[in-house]
Amino acid sequence: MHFDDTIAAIATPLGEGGIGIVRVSGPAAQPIGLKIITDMKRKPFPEIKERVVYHGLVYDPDRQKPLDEVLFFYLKKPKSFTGEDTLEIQAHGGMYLLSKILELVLNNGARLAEPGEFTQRAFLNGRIDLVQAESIIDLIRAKTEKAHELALAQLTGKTTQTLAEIESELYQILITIEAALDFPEEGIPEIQKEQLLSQASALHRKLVSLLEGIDEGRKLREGIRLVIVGRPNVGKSSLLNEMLQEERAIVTPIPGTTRDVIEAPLQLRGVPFWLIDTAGLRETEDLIEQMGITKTEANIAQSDLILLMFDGSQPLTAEDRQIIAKLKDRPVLAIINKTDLPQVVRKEDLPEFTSDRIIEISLHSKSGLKELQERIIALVGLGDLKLDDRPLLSRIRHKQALEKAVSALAEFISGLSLGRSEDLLAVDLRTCLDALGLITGKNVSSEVIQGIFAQFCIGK
Ligand SMILES: Nc1nc2c(ncn2[C@@H]2O[C@H](COP(=O)(O)OP(=O)(O)OP(=O)(O)O)[C@@H](O)[C@H]2O)c(=O)[nH]1
Ligand SMILES: [Mg+2]
Repeated sequence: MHFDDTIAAIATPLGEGGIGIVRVSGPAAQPIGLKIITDMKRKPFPEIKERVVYHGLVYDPDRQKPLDEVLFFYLKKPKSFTGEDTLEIQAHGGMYLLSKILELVLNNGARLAEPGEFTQRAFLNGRIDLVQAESIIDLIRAKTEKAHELALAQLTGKTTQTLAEIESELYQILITIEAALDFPEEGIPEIQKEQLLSQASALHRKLVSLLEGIDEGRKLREGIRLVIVGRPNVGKSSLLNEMLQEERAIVTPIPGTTRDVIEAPLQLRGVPFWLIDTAGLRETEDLIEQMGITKTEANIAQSDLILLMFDGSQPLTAEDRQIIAKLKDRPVLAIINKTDLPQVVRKEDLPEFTSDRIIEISLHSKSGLKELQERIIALVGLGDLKLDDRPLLSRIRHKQALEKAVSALAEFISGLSLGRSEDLLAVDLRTCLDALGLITGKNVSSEVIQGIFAQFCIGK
């Protein structure tokens, strides 16, 4: 794709910094540089060579005075991030200064870039695919080691390469099928059919394994949701505070203390988590508490693991039983708290939970807390996750498209073994390829593209 216009933006965060960068991409990049930057003697540069770092003055020709002393370089298309001519000006990092330089750039032939527009151009110019573009936002936003690893693995193209290989094999199969279409009386010879079947089945396995990895990818990107649930006063907020190592939630002996949902980020072994403290579940006339309970239920529905707490110093109540029943189909780790007090409830009283899913702790005497953390990591299955050895996708958008691709390929495989006609087989293959194109961006609507890039910051 070719763009006639030139875009520009400040690429560094607003605020003071050692340096700040104004980035320009498009055909006017070099002419703008020649117009607004002089050498240190205020003489125009005769030319700006690509890939050379220059030292000069950004000079306002109208006002006849320099704005700043800068370093800058020019990259010639297609060897730049956007695939276009690019000028990067490294000035001092002051807001007034940078906005003045940007204004000068805009007055000399560029327009202000939309959020994510540099990356969008990189995508539209075929420098990166959509998975890589999306991973750039993830890389910028990553707050933990594993989230960072995932984003980087996607950016450096592991997933892109795997998808491209799958696509190219699918195209080969499609070509064979379409060739057979030209000679309908002969059909596909038996030997070739066997070959195609095994090839397609191998591709199907690859797609299924990508699909299976998506949930892990999503968790690493967004954080694993741990929701603390239980009847009032069992120690939910105390657990939140302990895990965060700060007095985040109010703790009192009064049942019904927590009304609203409290959500806080947490990192365990480099994996991002969200820890969510909720209002104790019970029948209540109190309107505020009822609303809190409704919110608790919404959070239960979106949880990856529920930490279901009991007060070990009090007999189990009907409320406890109701909560257990309500959560019977959800992933739960049962926690019997307050073992520092004389114990009334023991693991045996809660036979609903297998031994790996129940644990005794005391938040007052701080016992069992290390084991609790180990259990959580084991149950969410992410402790030893190695990202570098396999491709991963991580978005709902990817999941929907992959599901479509997998089912179309399964159709193709069964059609081929049943001897269905070649034109129907070709349709299944195309459906599969189209669905993969939704992920890589080959076959995606401009609304989807705009939606993705609108999440970026300006200057990226
Ligand atoms: N003895 C003892 N008391 C505890 C322990 N953990 C919490 N508590 C006490 O239990 C009471 C309730 O604790 P919270 O953390 O507010 O309980 P909660 O489940 O958040 O209660 P609600 O917000 O009302 O649903 C407080 O007085 C805590 O100090 C523990 O391990 N041992
Ligand atoms: Mg509470």
